[in-house]
Amino acid sequence: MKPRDYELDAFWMPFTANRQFKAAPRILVSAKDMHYTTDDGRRILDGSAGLWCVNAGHCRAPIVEAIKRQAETLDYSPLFQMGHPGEFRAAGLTAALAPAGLDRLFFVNSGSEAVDTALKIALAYHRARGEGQRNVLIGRERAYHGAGFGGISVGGIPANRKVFGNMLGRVDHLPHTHNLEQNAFSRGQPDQGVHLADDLETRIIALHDASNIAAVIVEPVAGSTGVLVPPKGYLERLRAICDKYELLLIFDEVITGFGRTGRAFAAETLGVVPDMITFAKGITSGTVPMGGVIVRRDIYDTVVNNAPPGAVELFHGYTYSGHPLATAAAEATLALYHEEQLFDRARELAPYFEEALHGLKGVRHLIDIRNFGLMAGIELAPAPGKPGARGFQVFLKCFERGVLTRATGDIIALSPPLIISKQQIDELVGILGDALRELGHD
Ligand code: PXG
Repeated sequence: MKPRDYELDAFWMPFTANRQFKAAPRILVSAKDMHYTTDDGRRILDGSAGLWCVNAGHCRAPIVEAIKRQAETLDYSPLFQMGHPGEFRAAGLTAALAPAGLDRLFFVNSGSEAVDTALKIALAYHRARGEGQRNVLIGRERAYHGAGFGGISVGGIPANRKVFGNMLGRVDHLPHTHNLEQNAFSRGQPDQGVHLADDLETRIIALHDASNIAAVIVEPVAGSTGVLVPPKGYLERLRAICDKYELLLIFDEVITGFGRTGRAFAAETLGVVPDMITFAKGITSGTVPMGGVIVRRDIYDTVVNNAPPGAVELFHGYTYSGHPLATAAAEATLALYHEEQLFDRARELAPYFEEALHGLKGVRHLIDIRNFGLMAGIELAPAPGKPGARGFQVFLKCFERGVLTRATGDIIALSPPLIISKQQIDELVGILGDALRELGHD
């Protein structure tokens, strides 16, 4: 290994145990297709698509070329009261992948911004139609909607909230749907739990009154908290209750978008159409930060047409909303998904992935394996008094053996790039199995 020409101290690493990491760093220096290379020259099979984003695989030539070309042609264009072709083209291409009726796009730079944007659009929409009192926002336990104040407010991860005091005031949460007693080792959608959607009507609407509620936001498949697949009928029931009371339903598809579930969006895979979709990550296959919100056309029309002529209709946006490098990356990424039929590939590989993973059943400490499309959660019983320790140990063992996974507490999450081969699925699951079997007895 070449000696490092940099120090580790200055950089405060995100969502990382800084002291532990800096004592034993894991540094990636390059990547190609399904693999990373570490600073000591080891090849690492990417079992997590980076952080659930590199759906087309790493450093793909058409995307790299498009970014280079764009950087040479138009590096930046002011995005308020001005436009550039890429943002309109990227919006049209993304809209074409969305469920019918959702065809208005707002661009941002991350999933967190996408969530904040969607929540603000929901509030603006109700106000524009004369129901400005509808400002309660409903999230769900065990949800991750990013790190902004909007996202942590509707989010349901205690560690992400408890330190930060004030959040959005008028928020409530649905119960999560994770149920190991009844649903452990389900393949695809679990059978039990549709009734959990009723909580929206019987508790939340009963308490706040529907006339005060703006929107419900859920991940169709919860990613960060360990791949929680919605019970059969659950999202349909949420949709029906939202319709009955005119609540907007927002699907946060930051992870599930762009082929992860075998179709462009989980809305399509699961057959439930929300009013807005938030996305990020896979839109550029992780190459340039980008996110956005796909909005039902009449929501856009309501907000825009209710403003006086010549007025800015939505007082929201970012310096980099629709940045030329991001839109160039998006255009090239969407073209590559299409050309290589990667969403179909994910759908076709999903049964193989499922079969391989469920072959791990019976390994000590393993209490659940669940999967949907090309995402999976492998849950371990926590070591007594040491929650998260086993998960982290498995993550480290996999990395030592040449596979990148993602540990969230005692759950190992897998979400490989959609270009993975069957042989690489075998390798991924084989190494994960070895790492699991190596766990100590404590
Ligand atoms: N919504 C969802 C559903 C997400 O998964 C965000 C919003 C926020 O996106 P940004 O781009 O602001 O990070 C996310 C992000 C993990 C992990 O392994 C998950 C995310 C990010 C980093 C790590 O659990 N999801």
